[in-house]
Amino acid sequence: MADQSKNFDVIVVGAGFSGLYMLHVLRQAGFSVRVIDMASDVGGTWYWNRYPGARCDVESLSYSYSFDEDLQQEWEWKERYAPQPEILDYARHVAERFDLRRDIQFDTRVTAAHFNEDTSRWTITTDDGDRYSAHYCVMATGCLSAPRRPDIPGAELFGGEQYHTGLWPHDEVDLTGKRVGVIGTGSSAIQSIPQIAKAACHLTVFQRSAHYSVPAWNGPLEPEVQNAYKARYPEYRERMRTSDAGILYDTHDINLKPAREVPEADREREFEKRWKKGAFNFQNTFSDVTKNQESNDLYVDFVHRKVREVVNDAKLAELLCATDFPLGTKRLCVDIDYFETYNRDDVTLIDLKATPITEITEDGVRTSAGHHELDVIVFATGFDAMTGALNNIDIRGCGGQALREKWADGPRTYLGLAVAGHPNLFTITGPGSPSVFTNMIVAIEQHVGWIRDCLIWMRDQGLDRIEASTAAEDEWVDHVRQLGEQTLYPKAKSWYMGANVPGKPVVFLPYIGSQHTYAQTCEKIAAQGYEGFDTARRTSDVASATEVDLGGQPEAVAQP
Ligand code: NA7
Repeated sequence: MADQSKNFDVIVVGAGFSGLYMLHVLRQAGFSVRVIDMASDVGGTWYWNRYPGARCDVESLSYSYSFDEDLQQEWEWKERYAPQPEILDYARHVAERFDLRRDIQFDTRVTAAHFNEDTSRWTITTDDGDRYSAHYCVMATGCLSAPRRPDIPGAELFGGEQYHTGLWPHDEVDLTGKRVGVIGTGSSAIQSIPQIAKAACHLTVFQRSAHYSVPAWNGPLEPEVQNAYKARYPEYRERMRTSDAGILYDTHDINLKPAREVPEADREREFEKRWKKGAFNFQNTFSDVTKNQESNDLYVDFVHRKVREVVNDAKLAELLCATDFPLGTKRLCVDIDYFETYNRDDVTLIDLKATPITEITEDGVRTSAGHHELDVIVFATGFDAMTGALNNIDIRGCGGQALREKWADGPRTYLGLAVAGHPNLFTITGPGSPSVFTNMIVAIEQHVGWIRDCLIWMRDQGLDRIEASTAAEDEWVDHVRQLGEQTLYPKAKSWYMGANVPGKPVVFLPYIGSQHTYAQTCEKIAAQGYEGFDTARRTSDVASATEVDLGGQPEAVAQP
């Protein structure tokens, strides 16, 4: 007998911003949906990344859903850049407001998803051994959701506390009076270091590469500013959707000139103006920051001067000046008092390029120059980005083909939305889509809308199966690669390139063309009857197999 409680039109993996919205729109469209998430609540990235100082680097009035006018008018943001607890409260509010939790299964990890060619359905297996059947499987697994810790000898010997910023405990972590070591100086470290320094009795930062960072100039969001913005939400949201990165910049601020062609005095004035606006405004001072090395060097020179102005110790300032990669080719960090923190007497910077970590001991970290006694180690060492969460699930398409094997030399997708040989599977903000180069919520809303429309179209056409063609996928993969190669991004050992994970293929992962161009491409493809996709009409045999008997033993589950 088919187990009715485990048969769905759609299984969505992940209850972050993409999974929540996917559930909402599919339910509205009359599909039966189950969302599965290993967390105990909604929020995705904002559920896990709760380290001190965690906050969004996109302004809160923009980093929010646009799909519901009452929601966007009624929710009150408190700060210019929302801290993690506020964003998590927002996700919870959305879940309650649209009654989403009743269709979400928490505390459950999806371990496998296998496609059955006879029934055109996916069998989804979870870590408690349950199996579900769904016509469509949507991976809403996030881009930065597989935290990684480097393999440092002796880590298991450490007698103190160890945390990863991306898996921060839900109970309060009390760092008061403790000697804390932070490994890493990317965005998570740069946000957490000033906060950890305030609590700890001593902070040691282990830096492999210095990163570029621009002040957030965060502050309370004044009611008049918020109200004025909300009054123009329809116009602003449209401008975000039709922009390059899903972010709203003042139109008069968009400078289309290449930095190297602007006279020095004008250039300096423009840099200073955007620096004072903070965050990504600075990266967009000129048009060619990630396209031309000479222009990039001018940005770098400006940022180095800012670091030297803030950091009192001249030698320390030089160590904090990023030099290993062009500005912007690793995500630009946005900080609150990061460089200022190094003026404290109780903060020490260790330059791992000069003195690498050799081991973790029972009571600290040893480098080639000596031992640092610690009570707490914080790994701010990043993620297996964009492909990690997908490859952690044993996804198998036609002929039992494992996605991990198909992607052994780098991910292959059509539009970052679909994978040849894996029918009826969709990836929200998957590799090959703009995702991390945009305001994620803009990218998510666009993908979710596209998938919903596609499933409705399939239902209306009486179609049963949709699959990216290999030719369309090959062409898209080439296109994504070529766009990446025209930039400075390949010069950095970044997570954009997969270069931060030893052994991971070094391939440009996101789509660097603009979000607007990308969305137009997706729309055109849909309007042309899903060009580049192969579809199959439901046969009577398949129609009778819309439900699958899920009894019996679960299949063997491959461990990630
Ligand atoms: P990132 O940006 O990947 O930063 C990770 C940091 O950890 C970075 O400074 C790395 O140095 C460092 N790292 C990684 N492995 C090691 C080892 N083995 N030894 C020393 N240092 C190491 O991750 P985040 O969590 O900060 O940010 C990820 C994204 O989340 C961010 O871009 C925002 O979009 C939000 P490296 O630079 O490789 O020399």
